[in-house]
Amino acid sequence: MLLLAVLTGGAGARATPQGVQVIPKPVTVTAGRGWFSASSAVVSVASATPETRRIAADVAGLLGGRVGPGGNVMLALGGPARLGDEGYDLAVTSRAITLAARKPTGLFHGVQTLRQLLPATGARRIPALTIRDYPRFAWRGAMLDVARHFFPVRDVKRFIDLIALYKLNRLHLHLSDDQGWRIAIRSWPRLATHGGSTEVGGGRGGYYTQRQYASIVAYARSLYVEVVPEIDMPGHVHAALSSYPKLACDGKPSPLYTGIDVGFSSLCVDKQLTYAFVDDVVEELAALTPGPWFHIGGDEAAATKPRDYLRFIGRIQRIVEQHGKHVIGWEEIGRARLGPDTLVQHWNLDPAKTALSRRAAEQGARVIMSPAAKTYLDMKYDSSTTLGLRWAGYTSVRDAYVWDPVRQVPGVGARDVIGVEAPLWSETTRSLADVEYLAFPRLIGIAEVGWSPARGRSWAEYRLRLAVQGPRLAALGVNFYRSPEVPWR
Ligand code: TNX
Repeated sequence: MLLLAVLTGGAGARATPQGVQVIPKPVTVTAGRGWFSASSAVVSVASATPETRRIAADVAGLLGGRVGPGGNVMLALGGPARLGDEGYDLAVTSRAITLAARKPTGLFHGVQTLRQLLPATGARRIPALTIRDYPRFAWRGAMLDVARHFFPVRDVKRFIDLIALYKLNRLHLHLSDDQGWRIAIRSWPRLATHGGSTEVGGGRGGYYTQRQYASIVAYARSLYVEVVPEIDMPGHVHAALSSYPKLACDGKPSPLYTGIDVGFSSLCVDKQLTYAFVDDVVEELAALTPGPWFHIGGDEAAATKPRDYLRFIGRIQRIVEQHGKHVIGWEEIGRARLGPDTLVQHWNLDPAKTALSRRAAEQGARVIMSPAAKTYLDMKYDSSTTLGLRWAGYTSVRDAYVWDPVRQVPGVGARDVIGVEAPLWSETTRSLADVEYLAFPRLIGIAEVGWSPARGRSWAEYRLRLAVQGPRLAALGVNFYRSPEVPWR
């Protein structure tokens, strides 16, 4: 028995009391004695600000108690430096709960843990324990491609609700591609009204007004998720060229595109108008985005000459920086000279392209790990999956969990990796139900890869904890894939 405990997670297994099945797995869990009964909860805040009061109200709602002075559930701002901006300390006894964090973000993450400590159904009680918890990586993201198929605001907000439960803190929105332009730009209105008017398969498409985009950003922030907008350039721009033919090198009008090929469109690197266009788009979108990043894409620019690509990326970086944002690009931008504070996103299977992430890291860029064979949520689970693509192979729930971000690319190690992100490309997903089916449960495993220490993680132990999420996902109405790899409850 002892041997088994050692084999399935060492110290973690011993310290994790029966019934504590939190994902992502906390850094340390120590079992106590007894249970705290949620119905007796009175929630108080030691450091009352509008923000901490809002979190206190959430906790009261979660426990079915109320907010008030002198309570038995205490929220406080403070704690050791080790907790960082996102960590928290949680102590539960049969009489009281204390949750402490250095920042409201940490309190919020602690509340997500509390949520999972309550049973999905039945008696509302929490086991006595202490938890110290903080993330391994600062960047823990999901990406939604709203360009291939459009998803309305309510779908995006629901997706944010779900990712925040697992302590993900970035939502990358892929806002433009060959098939659609999804954000209103006032100085170039046809991008949205024409370029947003269809999608893969010829459906109606759609776009976000600036007010709607701002509401997504604000909603995400209220759940401690930062939105990262992407305008993909210089390739993946057919919808923009169709909206404004003068942006194309040949200036010729072209109909919108509803297929799923890649690598056939390019902005015209020699036209002055191209840079005026990019400047306008970046200016408007940067003004709507409080987060510090702007993703310029840069992937699969097969229709742009290599020399032109380098020139283009150089100029675009300067434009983005002039608007006060840090550049993010897919790993192909590692070919170019990169400015400080640039992030590159690793994705390719091809070792020649992967080497570009190393080149970027050598220039001082940090790397977001999105290896396609592990994190691409649009890959099929197995040969029986009807949704999804399979160019990176099948990706089982186990595949999405069993990997280490600092061992993906030779020469890109712990100093270089800022975190992980799971992209969901939407060529085959036509509804939020489709998105949920591909994202869940694999995204939950990616969330743990991004948050929890590498030591003590094992598939054998994780799949049992994941099984417990089944009733929780079902209660939320999530259309998740009941993979046969998991002994679902
Ligand atoms: C590759 S990943 C792409 C996307 C596709 C995706 C489909 C990347 C940077 N580019 O354009 O949607 O594969 O899986």
